[in-house]
Amino acid sequence: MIRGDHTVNTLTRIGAAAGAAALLGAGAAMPAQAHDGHHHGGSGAGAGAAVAVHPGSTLGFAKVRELNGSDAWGVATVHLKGQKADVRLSAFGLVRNAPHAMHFHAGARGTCPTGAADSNDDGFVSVSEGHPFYGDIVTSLTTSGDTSPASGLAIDRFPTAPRGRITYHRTITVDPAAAAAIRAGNAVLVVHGVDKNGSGAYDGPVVSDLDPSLPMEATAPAGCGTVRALLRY
Ligand SMILES: [Cu+2]
Repeated sequence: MIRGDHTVNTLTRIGAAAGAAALLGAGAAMPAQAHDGHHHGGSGAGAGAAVAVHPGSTLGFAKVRELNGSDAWGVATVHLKGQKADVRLSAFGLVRNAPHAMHFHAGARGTCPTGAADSNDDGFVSVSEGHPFYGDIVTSLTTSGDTSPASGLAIDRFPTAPRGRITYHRTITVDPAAAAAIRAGNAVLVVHGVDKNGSGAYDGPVVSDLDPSLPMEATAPAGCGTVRALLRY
């Protein structure tokens, strides 16, 4: 069983590394996508502006489906106005009373991996194996405080899923790259932490791709869903 400081320390490190990568990756990728989505037929005035955020509003919706044999499922809405995002998630079938890091990832294909992404055949789709599909962390869906990629695994500020359920609602300010990704349908909601062997805790013989001192169960994705832009106005 993995609890307490080991989890916190490792997850914090993961968050820092992912955050740095996200900042580099998202900055390069997302403005181009926003440009594609919002400047068709433009006169060219302002086309080179660095500001990638469309002034309008977007209602995004995600169906969260299981990964790694978890029982996780859920639905999420993301109502984006400018850089303000009202995020709601109801998720079920998660590891009870265990911390679940949750993020918007972006900058890759905007999709979720399937079991076929387990390229090293260790029985898990790891964070690394999922990365080509959903990309880097752009927003950390914490319950309080910072929501940047730097909080990617600030595990004391993520839901702990009493009864395996998470009901999350928070209005946050997302950065321009995250806003652009949500508008472009490139953002992917990922909930981490699985109990593949059914022991009731994060354990098992397979070690995490992110830190060999942790079981894979502590960091592997449990659920994933693309945030689709249902409505723009
Ligand atoms: Cu994540």
